[in-house]
Amino acid sequence: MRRLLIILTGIMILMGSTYAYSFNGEFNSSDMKVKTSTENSPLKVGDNAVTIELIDAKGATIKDAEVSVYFFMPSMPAMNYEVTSSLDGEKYAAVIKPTMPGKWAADIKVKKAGGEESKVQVDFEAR
Ligand SMILES: [Cu+2]
Repeated sequence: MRRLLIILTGIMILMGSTYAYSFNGEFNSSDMKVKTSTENSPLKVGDNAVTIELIDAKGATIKDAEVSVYFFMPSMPAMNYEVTSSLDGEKYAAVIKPTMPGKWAADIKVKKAGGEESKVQVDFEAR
């Protein structure tokens, strides 16, 4: 599945049309909305503080999940990292640190209090 996503991402990059450069976005998971946000747009090489907000089907913020971010370069699979987050008010805060400029992707992994896991993928560029 990941291989297929990487191939599809690669095709999108080659087409050069639909690639999103910003980490900021809004994504739908099976039963929630995931909002990613950062002041660095695009992300820079080095530390980037980002926040992740989880909103359930009723519009309520989910604050008892475990959220981690696995980020990697699709063209260099060995370049991959995983960071955890901590709840800061209504949102989960994490620091993403791309180690070189280029195209990256991040899997936002969510483990709900009940144990249910889901993820969304964010494509972004670091400069
Ligand atoms: Cu790389």
